[in-house]
Amino acid sequence: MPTKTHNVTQTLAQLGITRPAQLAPLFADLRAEFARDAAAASDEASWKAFRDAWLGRRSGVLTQVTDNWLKPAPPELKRAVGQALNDLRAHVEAEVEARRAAVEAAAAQAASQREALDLSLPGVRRPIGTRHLIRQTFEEIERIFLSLGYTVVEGPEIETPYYNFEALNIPEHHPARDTMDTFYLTMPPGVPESGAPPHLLRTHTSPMQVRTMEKQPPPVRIIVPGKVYRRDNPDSTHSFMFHQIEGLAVDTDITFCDFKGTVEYFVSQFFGPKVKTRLRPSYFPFTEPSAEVDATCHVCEGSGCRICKFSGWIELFGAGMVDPAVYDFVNYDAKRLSGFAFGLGVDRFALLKYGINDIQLFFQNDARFLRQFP
Ligand code: FA5
Repeated sequence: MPTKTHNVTQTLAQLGITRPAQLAPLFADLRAEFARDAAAASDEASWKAFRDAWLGRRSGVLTQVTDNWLKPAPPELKRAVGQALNDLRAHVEAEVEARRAAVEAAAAQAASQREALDLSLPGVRRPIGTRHLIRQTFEEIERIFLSLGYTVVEGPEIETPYYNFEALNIPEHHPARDTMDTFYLTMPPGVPESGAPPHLLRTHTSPMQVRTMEKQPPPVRIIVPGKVYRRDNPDSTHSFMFHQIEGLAVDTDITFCDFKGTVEYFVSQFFGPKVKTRLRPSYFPFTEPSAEVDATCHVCEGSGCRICKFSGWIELFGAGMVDPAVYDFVNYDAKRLSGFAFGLGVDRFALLKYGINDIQLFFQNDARFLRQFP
């Protein structure tokens, strides 16, 4: 708080001032006192007290000088007192403002120092995730087919019975539908499709054969990675949601040899050059002839072990030459065109390649399992 050594409550007469020459030391003392007060105003609160002590309307020093020195001054002093008071007021006002700026700047600097980031502190370590083994397996398979000139296409997981079954030559009531029972979706009343045949979660990626051929003229060389769904009870090799990659090649001169050569190349790239393949007759309504692709067991190299149930062979995937009936659904010329298709379970491929004994591990998200496949 400002301290007053001058008694500004007294009149000049009471102070014994009668001549103008006596005023200069009087005002000089006042300025010196003001300078001490200004120096002590170091924060916002003390600055406010300082301002009020000198400029306060009712009892500030300048008001008191006006009331007690100027107003009752005799005529011979009045002019000189008025002049000195004006000078003092200009000085006080300028200095009070200057102190305000200085106090604010000091406060801002203190705050910025308080809030400054300490960049030397170690940050919070966040563990870096990795791609899931299923995603890695997808990418391995895709890479092999991309190198053969195939392109990757994706399709809807919610399908119509037409694309999932009918256009693949699986009419209603065909027994092949029983092996692929799935989840049906009833459309809520009011949406445009309600009342139409129910949609379903696709049971395989094969509907994309039809959708792709509908959209583009031959030649076609595609693979289709994606999720599929079946009403299968979960066990160590079955899940109700799993992953497939479909393959389709259609052109004017594709033969069974191309089919076999492609399958052999793919399997040896994925499982290693020592693995051999064989084709076993099979049945799919949308391929003719159809085959199951087996590979020699990559663990025992064909001599027989627990993994291959001592047969030396492991069943890998279903495939075959595209049935001409499918071409009719997409307006392809069945007489001119030929091709092959295959569909493999990505999860089972990952089980085989990485020696995993339970498909459920892929879906449980146990970090101890996932960390083993960085
Ligand atoms: C099909 O899905 C055919 N669309 C494959 C095909 C495509 C044949 C093109 C001919 C031409 P399949 O029902 O066999 O075929 O299933 C293919 C693979 O999916 C199986 O070999 C198996 O690896 C995997 N699979 C089938 N059901 C399950 C399941 N519940 N859980 C995990 N994988 C499964």
